[in-house]
Amino acid sequence: MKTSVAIIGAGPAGLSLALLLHQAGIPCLILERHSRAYVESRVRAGLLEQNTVDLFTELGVAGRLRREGLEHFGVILSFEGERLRIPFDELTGGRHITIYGQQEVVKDLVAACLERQIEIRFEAKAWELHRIETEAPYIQYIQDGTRKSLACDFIAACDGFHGIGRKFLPPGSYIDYQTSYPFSWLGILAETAPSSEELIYTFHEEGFALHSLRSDAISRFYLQVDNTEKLEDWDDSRIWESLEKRLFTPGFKLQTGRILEKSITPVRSYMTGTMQSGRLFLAGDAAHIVPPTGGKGLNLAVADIRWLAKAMIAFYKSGDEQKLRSYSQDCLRRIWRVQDFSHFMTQLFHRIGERESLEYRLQRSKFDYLKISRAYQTSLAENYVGLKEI
Ligand code: FAS
Ligand code: PHB
Repeated sequence: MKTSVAIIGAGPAGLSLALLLHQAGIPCLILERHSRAYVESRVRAGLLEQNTVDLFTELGVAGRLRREGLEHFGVILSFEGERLRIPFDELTGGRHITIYGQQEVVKDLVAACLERQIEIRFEAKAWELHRIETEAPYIQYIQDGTRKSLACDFIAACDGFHGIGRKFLPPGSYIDYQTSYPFSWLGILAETAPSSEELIYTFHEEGFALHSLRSDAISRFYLQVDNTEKLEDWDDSRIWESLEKRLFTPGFKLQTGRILEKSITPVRSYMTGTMQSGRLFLAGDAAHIVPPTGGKGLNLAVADIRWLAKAMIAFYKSGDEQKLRSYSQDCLRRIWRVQDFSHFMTQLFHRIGERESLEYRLQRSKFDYLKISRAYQTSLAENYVGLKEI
C-alpha cells in the first residue's frame, strides 16, 4: 500500500493536515491507534484562536462551530477576589476567541475527512518508521493483530506527546527543552449553566482555578492540584468547595451541577529544537507541549499544520523544497512565543510561593501593573487571541 503523505494520528493536527492536503489534491492516509468513538470522546481543550477558526472556515468544516461555538471578546482575570476584564476586541482591532470543545472539533474534522473519502484507519497503531532519510520512507503498523506496511513520500507524525514520531528523530539531532511545574490541572466538565459569561482565571492562596464553559448548560472548570494528588482524592463536594473559594468575589455565585467528566493533567512545557528529519515531519503535541493556562495546545498544533501543508503542497505542485527545509524554523517562531506566553499566564495565576514570598510579590505586582497599563493589557490580549502572523 502506498500513499503520498502518511499521517500518524487523528487528532486536530493530523485531521487538519489531511483536509488541507486533500483540498490541494494530494493523496494522504491517516493511521489512528484508537477507535473513532475514543478519539471523538476525549474531553480536552476548548479555546480556539481566530486563526484556527479561520482555517476551519477555509476548509469548509466550521458550520457547526459557527452555530454552536461561543464567541468571546474579553476575559476576566482575578487576583485574590479582585476582578479585571481584558477587552480583546478593543485592544486588538476586533480579534477574539471562540469556545468550542476539542471533542467537537475532532468530530467535525473526522466527519469531513470521511465525507471527502480521506482514508482514516482506526485502531491502526504505527510501530516503526523506516528509511526516513530516503525519498521512499515507510511505516510499519499493527491493525487487527497483523503487522502491515505503508509506503509513502512523507511521514507526518501528528501523534501527540506520547506518540512515536519523536523517537525516530536521529539521536543527538535536536535539543530537548523541558520543564515540569510543581502542580497539575484537575479538569471537570459539569452539567451546569456557566457562572459567568466569560472565562475567569483566578489566583487564590489555595491555588489557581479557571472557569470556562461549553454551552448555556455545560461548564468547564480547572483547579490547580499537587502533582501527587489523584482523582480519588477529589470527590465532587471537595471540587465544588475549592472552586467556590478560589473563584470568590463579592456578588459572584457559583452554579454547581452533575460532574460529567474528571481528569488530571500534569502542567509542563516541552519542545524539540527541530521538527523534522529527512522525510519525517512532526507537528502539534508530537513536537511540543505548552502549559494549558494560555489555551494554546490545539491552536499551536493547527498553526504547525498550516506551515507543513504549505510546504508539502509547494513540493508537489512545483518541486520547491525550500519550505520543507525551513519548516522547523517557520513553526518555531510561533512556538517559542506561545511557550513564553503560556509560561507567563502560568506564573501569574498559580500558587507557587507562600504568601509574602518573592514569587507572590512578583505575581501581585504583575496584576497591579495590568490594572493600570493599557500597553500591558494589549500585550496580554494579542497573545491570548493569537498573533495573526509571526
Ligand atoms: P493529539 O494528542 O490530540 O492527537 C494525537 C493522536 O495520535 C491521538 O489521537 C493518538 O491516539 C494518536 N496516536 C498516538 N500514537 C499513535 C501511534 N503510534 N499510531 C497511531 N496513532 C497514534 N490544550 C489546550 O489548549 N487547553 C486545554 O485545556 C487542554 N487540555 C488538555 C487535557 C489533556 C488530558 C491533554 C492530554 C491535552 C490537553 N490539551 C489542552 C492539549 C491538547 O488539546 C493538544 O494540544 C492537542 O490535542 C494537540 O493536538 P495533536 O497534536 O493533534 O495531538
Ligand atoms: C477550556 O475551556 O478547556 C480552556 C480554556 C482556556 C484555557 C484552557 C482550557 O486556558
